[in-house]
Amino acid sequence: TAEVMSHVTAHFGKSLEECREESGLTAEVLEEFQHFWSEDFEVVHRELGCALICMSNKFSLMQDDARMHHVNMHDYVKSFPQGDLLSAKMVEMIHNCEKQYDDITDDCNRVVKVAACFKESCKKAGIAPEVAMIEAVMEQY
Ligand code: BOM
Repeated sequence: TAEVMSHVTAHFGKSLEECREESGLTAEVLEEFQHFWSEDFEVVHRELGCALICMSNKFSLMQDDARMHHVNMHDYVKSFPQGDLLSAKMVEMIHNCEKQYDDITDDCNRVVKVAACFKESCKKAGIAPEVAMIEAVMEQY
């Protein structure tokens, strides 16, 4: 659900600042992670892919090949309020996107394509959160 996704995003997004330097993702491109979900934000920058790899590694959500760690992602999502409503669906949606872009060899470029696909899938499924929903739960993390 969008409510659960807002919690996951609020928590995951806290790691962005730790990853800015090594990823090269500037505040001009993405000032705050919750804007990832904004209609106006285009998920296209290679630096965002690099940042997502760095952020995911803070929570052991990726394997060494920069693909999702299925078990850890499932457990991570499940750890949020009503997370069990989203955990299996989210793993499936991300994996479906990974399969579509498996031929891209550059990890940062591939991950940003997977992330854009994931955002679109969430919108279609009606589980993309509003930025305001994320801001409302930010202080809990
Ligand atoms: O093969 C790459 C797998 C990782 C993709 C991560 C997609 C996440 C897109 C960014 C949106 C984040 C929202 C919530 C946290 C997800 C971990």
